[in-house]
Amino acid sequence: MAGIGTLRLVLGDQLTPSLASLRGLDRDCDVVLMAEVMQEAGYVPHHPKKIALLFSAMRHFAGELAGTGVHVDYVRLDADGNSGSLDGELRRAIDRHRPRRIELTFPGEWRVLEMMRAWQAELGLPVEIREDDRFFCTPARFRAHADGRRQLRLEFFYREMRRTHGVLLTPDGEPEGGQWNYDADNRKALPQGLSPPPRLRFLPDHITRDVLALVRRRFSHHFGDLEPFGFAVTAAQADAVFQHFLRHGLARFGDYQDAMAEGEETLFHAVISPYLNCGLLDAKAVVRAVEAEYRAGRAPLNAAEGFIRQILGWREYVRGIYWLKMPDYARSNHLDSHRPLPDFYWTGRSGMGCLDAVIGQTRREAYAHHIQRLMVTGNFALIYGADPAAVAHWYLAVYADAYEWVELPNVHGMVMHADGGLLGSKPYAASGKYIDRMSDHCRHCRFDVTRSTGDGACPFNFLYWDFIARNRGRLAGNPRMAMVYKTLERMDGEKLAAMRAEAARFFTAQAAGAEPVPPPSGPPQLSLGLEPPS
Ligand code: FAD
Ligand code: DLZ
Repeated sequence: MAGIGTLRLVLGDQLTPSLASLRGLDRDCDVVLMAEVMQEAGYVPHHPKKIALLFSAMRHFAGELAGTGVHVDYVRLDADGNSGSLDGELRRAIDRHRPRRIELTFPGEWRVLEMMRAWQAELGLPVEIREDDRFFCTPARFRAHADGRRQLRLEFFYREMRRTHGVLLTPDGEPEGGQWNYDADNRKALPQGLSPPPRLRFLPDHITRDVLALVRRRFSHHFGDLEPFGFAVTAAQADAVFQHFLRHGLARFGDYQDAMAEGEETLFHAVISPYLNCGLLDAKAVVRAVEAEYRAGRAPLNAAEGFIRQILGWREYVRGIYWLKMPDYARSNHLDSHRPLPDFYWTGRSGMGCLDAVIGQTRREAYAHHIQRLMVTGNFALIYGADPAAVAHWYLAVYADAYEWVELPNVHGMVMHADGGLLGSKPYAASGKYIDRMSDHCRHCRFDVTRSTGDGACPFNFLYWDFIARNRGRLAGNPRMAMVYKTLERMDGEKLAAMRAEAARFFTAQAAGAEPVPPPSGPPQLSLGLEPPS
């Protein structure tokens, strides 16, 4: 019996009708393969909301493709004979359909690319890996950008992207407003009385309800609350989330981009990364739409530029670094940090108001905005000296938008300085003072942000100075750290010794699995209703 023409694989983060591997599809003789597999759902303990989002979005996408007459071979997680891996499912599909060739789209992980290359070598039929042109910059283009540069910096790459793609430029090719970057205007705390827009959520339909039942059955031991579930699961819903942001969030995005506030989980952020990263939203269309809002006078330049920089700049830059430096990047550990990640990352019981708020929110929503990830959970892991691989494992597991190409450079480069300054020029280490300035967490915390030693001292304070002192040899020569090291030189020796002793006690208590510091007298800790890790 004759086989089919082309077998076209679509992965869970490739849910885009114009995907490279779907181009040229012949409805009469091609088959699209999609598979829910345990290996992808379990190689880190993904948040149940992320698994539900992906499985439901995959099922909706498959249904939409099939509705246009495409033959979709969809393998559900609990289907008879499901081998549990993408490799196994591709090989089973080849047995079922006996295709003449295979079409793939470049994946989002080194691990999966290696698998695809093995298929090219082993399957005995033509296997093409097509460029993923949903991004602005190809890995080859990024390599050309990096070649010959002593240092990589977001700013130069971002300007190149603006010029190449003609974004926010005057007719003369100059940056709109005369500056490339308005970051200095984007550091306000949330003022009293300003209410961010509510988040747009969706009621689960019958497809999502089936998936929720499956995820409840198979993944309830993973960190994270499955319900209430309100994520978008179709391109139309994801677009509604983005339109909601354009209408209610964008104008203030710039001003309050770095703010944090107790009980305010999304502020003026777009909450679109889960959809951009799985293909329900198109990054190029998003950038064009935000530029149009600026040109129509509905969004100020600092907001539009700040937002576009995140997508055309950071998102592309971290992907470029990932493909430039993998697989070694995942093993980088420039600061020689080896402490296990404290258990409270999984329980939310650190006793520190900011950490427990962000971890509690992460558990409920599988979402935290950038400054929460960078300056609370990230900053703490950095100054505590956690093992970068353990930190990366946590971030990959707990967020709905996490895929290694974007998560790893943010963790190893931006947060942990494990790449020695390849991605960013200095570590984002900060004491409690920064968190106090940008949020109201300290007002709700039982630790005292003004204290660095003794009863009730904020751990961010003594851990910060311990971090600075213990990394003197590696960081003091960095011009961007000069001020900090000048302050350290001038610091009273006894004060520094007391803070370092406090840090040493903290490390010992953590290693013993105890609460970080003896709880100061004060009101009892709020219960977050969190359970210990499984
Ligand atoms: P907004 O603040 O509204 O920004 C708009 C978009 O810009 C985002 O949707 C995202 O696509 C992009 N963006 C913003 N900052 C970054 C960045 N640093 N890197 C890449 N894209 C960016 N983002 C992910 O998409 N997946 C991850 O796994 C991820 N892990 C992170 C881990 C750490 C330690 C840190 C510090 C940041 C991480 N980020 C990650 C970046 C950023 O925190 C999220 O993209 C953002 O919080 C998503 O929320 P939003 O859609 O509301 O973003
Ligand atoms: C994240 C994820 C999950 C949870 N499950 C699946 C799956 O069952 N099938 C699938 O094709 N993709 C899944 N994904 C996304 C993949 O992990 C992702 O494609 C790779 O990590 C490459 O980015």
